[in-house]
Amino acid sequence: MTNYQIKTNEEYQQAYTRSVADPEGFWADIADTFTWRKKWDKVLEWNFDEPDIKWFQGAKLNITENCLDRHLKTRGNKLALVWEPNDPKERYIRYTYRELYERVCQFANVLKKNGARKGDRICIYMPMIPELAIAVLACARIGAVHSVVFAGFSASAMADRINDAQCSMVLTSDGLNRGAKQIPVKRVVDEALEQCKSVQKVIVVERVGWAVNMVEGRDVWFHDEVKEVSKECPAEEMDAEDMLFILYTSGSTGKPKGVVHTCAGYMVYAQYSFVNVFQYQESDLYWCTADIGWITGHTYLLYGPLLAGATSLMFEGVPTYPDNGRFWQVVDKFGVTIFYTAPTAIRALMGGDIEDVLSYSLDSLRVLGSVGEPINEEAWHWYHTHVGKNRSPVVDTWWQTETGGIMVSTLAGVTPMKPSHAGLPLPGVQPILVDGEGNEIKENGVEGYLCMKFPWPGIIRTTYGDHERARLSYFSTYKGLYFTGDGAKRDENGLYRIIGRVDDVINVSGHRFGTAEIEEAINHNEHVIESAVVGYPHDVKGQGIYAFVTLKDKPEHIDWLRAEIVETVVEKIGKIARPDKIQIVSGLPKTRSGKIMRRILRKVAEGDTSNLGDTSTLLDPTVVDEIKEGAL
Ligand code: 6R9
Repeated sequence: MTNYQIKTNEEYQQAYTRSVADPEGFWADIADTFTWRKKWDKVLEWNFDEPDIKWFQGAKLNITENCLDRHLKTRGNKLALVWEPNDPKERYIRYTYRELYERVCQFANVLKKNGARKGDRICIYMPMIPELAIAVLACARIGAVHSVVFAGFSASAMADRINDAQCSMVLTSDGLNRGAKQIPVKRVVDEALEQCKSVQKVIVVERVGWAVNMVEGRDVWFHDEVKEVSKECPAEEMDAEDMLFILYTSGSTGKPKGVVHTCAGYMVYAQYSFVNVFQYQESDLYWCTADIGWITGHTYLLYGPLLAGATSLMFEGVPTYPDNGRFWQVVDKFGVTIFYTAPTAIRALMGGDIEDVLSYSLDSLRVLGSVGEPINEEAWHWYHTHVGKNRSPVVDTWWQTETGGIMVSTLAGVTPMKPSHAGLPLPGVQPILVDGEGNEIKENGVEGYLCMKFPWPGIIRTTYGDHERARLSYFSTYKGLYFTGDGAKRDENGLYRIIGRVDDVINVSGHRFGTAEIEEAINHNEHVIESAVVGYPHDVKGQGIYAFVTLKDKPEHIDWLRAEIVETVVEKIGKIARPDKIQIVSGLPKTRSGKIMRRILRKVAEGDTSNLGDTSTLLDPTVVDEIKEGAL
């Protein structure tokens, strides 16, 4: 099955060369190894101007037949999913491929019993419990489009996402455990649904055993429903380009956008990238620490590993509970061989006692991965030395919600690895750097805006309900190119180092937020006139959120007001978007045409006010001095 796994640098060169010279032949050979109800008529048709991108047109399939059914003969008794609870004293749960297949079929039957049909959008707002993984696959089984909303988002953020996709159903749980905290998830759903007309059914999974409010005719318990359904559920036949899922992510404008991925291309790219980047082997025990609420959880906790027939570990908790050794205790307990996490987690653990790492056996580890934001050299070396014992390669994987899978990364132990560098593009990926005018920068050793000049199977197809938005966001900045929003540098050997976002997106602990989105939330506070949000370097989070705010009235208690503004953001978006610093100012630095000069605010937030550059075009240059003096 994995005959396309690249094992040497020469094989990488060959695969890469072929993928550029003959992309259709290249991807057709890989796609041939999957299970199709009907094969494609045409491998690729594309046009970046519209954009209109179709992979494997005419093919019929169901991704869950590739994740589950096709493994039953050879891997029926192999573990598919291992679930480690938040509390280390609670027993873990494991499912073989046969058991997972049955659970998914049962859940799919529960969905059908409650009226779900092919093409319906279903919102999943669930903590990291096995039913979350099962629910996602159950949607795919019946051809419903899943829209997973991270269970840390607020009721208001969930409602926006439900309304945008017009979801007919919500799958959730009574509550959740996260470290020492418990959160009443169902109550958040109830609050969100006050604003959502489209939702007819809510299916609730029991996790914490709390009494919850059940709305007659709308809400049902999963454990009641599942009693009456069969363990077999034939998979719905899907077209290659039918929607598989929507996942909301932030861009530089206010409203999050629903990134749409389709069935066939996403599937092929998920497995291909998983097998090659991590150099997956049949006996591996693979652990991706991401939440399924983010793209990393979709592609590399769930779909990629299951497509490959791997054993995937899912963790309910956090790296610091009950102590800083939790990740390593879990690695030791299960003999994890491939470990994939985020720089923010590494930086959080780096600050702790090294004994937290050294007291566990990490001998089983073979490959380490990083994702979500640039990994600084200090964190890279700590990870490589203390976790990898200078033996396991670290793959720094660069990609995005919109790319579906990993785009630029070292293939573990196969292609060149360099600290803080993602490395070379995967076969099939054609990155280019352009200058501000969109001219290609051909030489190495330079920086530019990172774009793609050719489609890969996992590329975003549209933004849900608003195709023009997809065109404007990704395909209009530079003609004929997909623009990533990131700046990058290519070294002398062609290895890429990602510098970070060049648009108004900030990356907090690997989570993306548009500055406009946070500003909009802050402006909801009744005392606020306007606000400007910028990112600044933060030791653990990568970037922190710094807000400059102007007020309608002079408050008596500044700290109290700050707390209130933070509350407003928590209510509108969620705790993860909480501003770290709020500076009250009498005015924002604006140009004569009314544009906020963020460049100046960024400098102030970074603590570098020595050279603010040209401020002569400002309407009122005196506000700058005030802002400088009041910097936090
Ligand atoms: C997978 C994921 C995408 C943005 C992306 C970039 C940043 C992700 C990175 C990285 C440097 C890496 N990013 N991986 N930056 N090195 N290895 O994180 O998707 O949540 O959509 O974020 O994250 O800025 O544009 P998503």
